[in-house]
Amino acid sequence: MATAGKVIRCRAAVAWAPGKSLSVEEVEVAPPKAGEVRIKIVATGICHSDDYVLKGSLPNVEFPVILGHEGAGIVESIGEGVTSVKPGDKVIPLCIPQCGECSFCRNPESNFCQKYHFSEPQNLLPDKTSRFSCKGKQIHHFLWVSTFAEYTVVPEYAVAKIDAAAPLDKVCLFSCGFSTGYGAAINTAKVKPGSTCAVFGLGGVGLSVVMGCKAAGASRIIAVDINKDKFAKAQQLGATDCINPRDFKKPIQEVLTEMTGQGVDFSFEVIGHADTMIAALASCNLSTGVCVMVGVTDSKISIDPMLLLTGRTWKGTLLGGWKPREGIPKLVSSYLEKKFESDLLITHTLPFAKVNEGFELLRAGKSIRTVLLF
Ligand code: PAD
Ligand code: ZN
Ligand code: ZN
Repeated sequence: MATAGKVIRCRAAVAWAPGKSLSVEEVEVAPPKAGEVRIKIVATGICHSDDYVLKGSLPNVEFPVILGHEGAGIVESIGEGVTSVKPGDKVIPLCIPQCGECSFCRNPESNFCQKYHFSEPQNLLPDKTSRFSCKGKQIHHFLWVSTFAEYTVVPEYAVAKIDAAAPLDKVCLFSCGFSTGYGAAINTAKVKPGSTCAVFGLGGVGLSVVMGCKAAGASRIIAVDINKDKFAKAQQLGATDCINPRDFKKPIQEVLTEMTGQGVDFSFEVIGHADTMIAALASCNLSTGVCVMVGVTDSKISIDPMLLLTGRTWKGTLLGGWKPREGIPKLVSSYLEKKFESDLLITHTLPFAKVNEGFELLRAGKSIRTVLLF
């Protein structure tokens, strides 16, 4: 492409400081160095985790930063030595890389690459420099993907090539929200046919858990949210019961235990609150229940160990347990075969310039997923 090897000037939403709105600015994006890929982002979703980071809650993230981690795009140019993608390929940038070499990448049971930002900060690319600048200042990367930019540069091992037929304005959700929720049910909980599930939180991720539970053959899926406006879509996607904890005097775990006899087989916390994490754990069968934590919080949790001593399993998940470079393209293929209706998660599509409006819709509980188009 004509831009290969050159600095590209384009739009990006810069988070200059925690707690402030994003500012749509002209930024410079340097060409990819060896082992890197420059991607033209076509569409990006807004995930609750972006809002969480914007508040300054995630350690390891440095401001000013370009957030966004739910994007899809087209390779514009590649650095020296890149072999797995070429200009023109449709790709999804991966917020969890897959280096293929670390002990977790070599373990079929794990999707936690040791190059993930808990182990190696991803504020800068692996060579410890940034490809972004704005008004003469260096801007940090986020999870190496920074999809709130028209062009972004990522390491080759944080990119998945997807089917050329994939609509980027729809499969951008596979970069985080859909894959996380669907995989939490299929891969992490391993929901069994005929089982009963409870899903706490019916945002884009929670509704994807509902879809995963349904696909796994759960016979009862109880959707829990304090916003009853989320119930219609939950039912459309497979929830058999919808309950609002505020409609009950007793704790929701007691309500769920009464509804099911012994508690649910699988419960999922997809909100990111300490109290609902404990409620989700206490809602599953005290002996054989499995509770999966999906929500992100910086609060600490104190629990009665007896909740676990009786036999419950408490698990966490990142990106739904998919080994991303292999798993995400397969999910995209399943989407093209119409195996699930992830498009129903998209309630709003906005031009990129309205990124802050997208965040407002999320905070007000009015959207499931907003997709921003460049
Ligand atoms: P969202 O804000 O769209 O949805 C959250 C839902 O929770 C909303 O429908 C709320 O009404 C509901 N809710 C809030 N408080 C309560 C409560 N007390 N009881 C019941 N329901 C409540 O968020 P999202 O779907 O984008 O993300 C959900 C969480 O998952 C969030 O914590 C995010 O950071 C996390 C996440 N984790 C991963 C991962 O890999 N583990 C990936 C992506 C997102
Ligand atoms: Zn996310
Ligand atoms: Zn690895």
